[in-house]
Amino acid sequence: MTRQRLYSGMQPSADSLHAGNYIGALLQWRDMQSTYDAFFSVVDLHAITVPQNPAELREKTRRTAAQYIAAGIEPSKSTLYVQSHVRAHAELAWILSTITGFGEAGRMTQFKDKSSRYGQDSTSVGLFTYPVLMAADILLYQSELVPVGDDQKQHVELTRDLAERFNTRFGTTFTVPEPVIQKDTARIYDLQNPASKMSKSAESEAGVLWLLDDPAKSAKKIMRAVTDTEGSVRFDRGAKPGVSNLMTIYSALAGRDLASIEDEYAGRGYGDFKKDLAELVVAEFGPVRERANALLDDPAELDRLLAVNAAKADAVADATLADVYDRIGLLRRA
Ligand code: ATP
Ligand code: LTN
Repeated sequence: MTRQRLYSGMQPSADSLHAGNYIGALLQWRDMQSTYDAFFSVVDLHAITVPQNPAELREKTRRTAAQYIAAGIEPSKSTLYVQSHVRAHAELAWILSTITGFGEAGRMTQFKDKSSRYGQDSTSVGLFTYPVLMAADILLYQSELVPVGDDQKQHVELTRDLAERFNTRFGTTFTVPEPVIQKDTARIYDLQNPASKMSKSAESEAGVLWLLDDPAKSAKKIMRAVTDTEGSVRFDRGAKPGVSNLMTIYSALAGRDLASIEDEYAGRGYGDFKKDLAELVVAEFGPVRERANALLDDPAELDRLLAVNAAKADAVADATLADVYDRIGLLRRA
């Protein structure tokens, strides 16, 4: 039986990924790669929709790819590649932009949020068409499933609309993908400000657990995480967001349910709980960090792995793009 095709990606927008990326995305991807025919990209073309320093972008792209592999995405099992290595992404994005309504793109809430944050003069047209490029990523590979966070659901809905519109106008060409929305329990919040999600672009780093941080630093961040005055390890997202967030991290890394964690720490203070969580995090992130650093010590080998996978991606993407060019009436080059 052929495996279903799955697609997802992350932007190379920081030197290190964080606990949210790891628990909310990479762990799921790792588990899914055996069941599905998975494609995972480092979406550098998406990253340049906001200004990037060229040397840093190159470095972040390698680092993001290294962390995918270090977290268990196997480049021999999954097609793990850099988006810009496959030319077809930019080409299909152009074509899809010609069937996307201006108003339709303008309704994307992420664009509205980001553009109001940056101001009109610093908002690029690329940021506006970001979701169209994302649709191209997904549709090039005839992807059936797209695991993403809740904030990306609207972009996958747009992708579905564009696929259906194209198929109706030009004949069935694209698979219409389904979003696989990350479970609420996989959402990690900032340790200092548990009302907002842990983010690469947080104002302060004090509440962000970086995958590549020095373990002692991560442990310290956990010991200093915001809790409450009740003193009991109990899950209640509304009343106890800080403790609940720490419990979510504990649960994801230890593979234990929340009730058993509550039982274990009943009658004990936050100190014990935080100490154990810090140990768990250090034990989990330590080896990931070592593997990532080893990969980064040999950039030529990492680049070779990425090139092999880009060639695999190219083959699939080129076939889709050739079909698209024919269907819309672009004259074939003799
Ligand atoms: P930024 O905050 O700079 O926009 P990010 O940290 O949110 O970046 P993305 O590149 O947007 O990271 O997301 C990559 C993947 O990680 C997505 O699948 C997203 O759902 C997941 N992810 C990001 N932050 C969290 C979080 N706090 N908890 C769980 N999953 C997360
Ligand atoms: N926009 C996504 C990253 C992304 C993506 C994709 C996810 C780009 N292309 C294709 C799934 C499928 C984000 O910011 N998390």
